[in-house]
Amino acid sequence: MDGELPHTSPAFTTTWQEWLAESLLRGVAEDEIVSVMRQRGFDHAEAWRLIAAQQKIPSFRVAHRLLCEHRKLRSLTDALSDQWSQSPQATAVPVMDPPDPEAFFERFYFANRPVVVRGLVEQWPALHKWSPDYFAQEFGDTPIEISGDREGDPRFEENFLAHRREITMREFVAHVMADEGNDRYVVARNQLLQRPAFRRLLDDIHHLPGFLAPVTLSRAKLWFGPAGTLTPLHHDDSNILFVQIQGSKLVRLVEPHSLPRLYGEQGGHSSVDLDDVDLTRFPLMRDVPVTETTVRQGEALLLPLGWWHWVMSVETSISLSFVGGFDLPGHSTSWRYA
Ligand SMILES: O=C(O)CCC(=O)C(=O)O
Repeated sequence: MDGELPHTSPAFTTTWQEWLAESLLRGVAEDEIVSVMRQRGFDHAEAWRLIAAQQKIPSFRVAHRLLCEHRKLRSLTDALSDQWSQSPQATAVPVMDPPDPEAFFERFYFANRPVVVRGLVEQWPALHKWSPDYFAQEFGDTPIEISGDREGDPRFEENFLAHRREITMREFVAHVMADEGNDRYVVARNQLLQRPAFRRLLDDIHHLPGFLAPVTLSRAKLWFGPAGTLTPLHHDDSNILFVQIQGSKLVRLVEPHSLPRLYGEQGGHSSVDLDDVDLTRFPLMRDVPVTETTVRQGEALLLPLGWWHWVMSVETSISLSFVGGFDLPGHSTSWRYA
């Protein structure tokens, strides 16, 4: 704080003005504020006068209103999160078998609840055709983009651009067959199915009437890698239908109201390692309810809007994500959070 004068109150500098505004907005009791100001040389009556004056400043009043609204929203999300933790669905993701589009939308999509759907894609040739061997045989010499050298960089997701590598499909398949781990992975952002050489793979996936709009199939995003690939805790901006073509994946899910306790970074990633939560660094994670499910070959998982997810492949795995583009009369909602 600025210098003190023995007989009169110190100057009410910008530093003091900010300190006072911030203390009031943070809910510090007024008599505590007065006590601090008196210790720093302010006259008792002057301190009270400055507090009253601060509370009349229009911009302060607006900030106070917005903060109250924020606190109210925060306590609502905490209450909803607490309520969710008591639901049986908080410990196990329900399974729908056989697929029922009406129930899918009513009970899960619009209710913002995850569900595993069995039997939805059983007619897809991809289920029986696609494998590392098939990819090597059909596209062996074709260069592909992968996400590489991930294990040396804890922030490999945020640094995605720095991890783009080009190798042939044959080289990548050899790695998938020989190694486990997270070092090399073909991820959605590598856009493999958007490359002309791979478009014909889309003939092996068929329209899912009542679930996805036809155009959505052409926007399929591929994930292909060995056992042990890891996609850290993050959220997307749309509902996603995640389909397991080969192998299986362990998926951990956290409902959206836990957002204030997930230590999110810009772009939708969490700083928390969900495999080994450090409660000293991330104490708010203590009571966050985490749901776990395994998605197996031929199953589809609805990743609802705003749900955080962490995904690890249990064995060699090929999956597809369909982002938005559900078969609805209205639009597919997306979340603009940036
Ligand atoms: O399969 C994975 O590794 C991640 C899938 C995912 O995060 C997604 O589809 O949004």
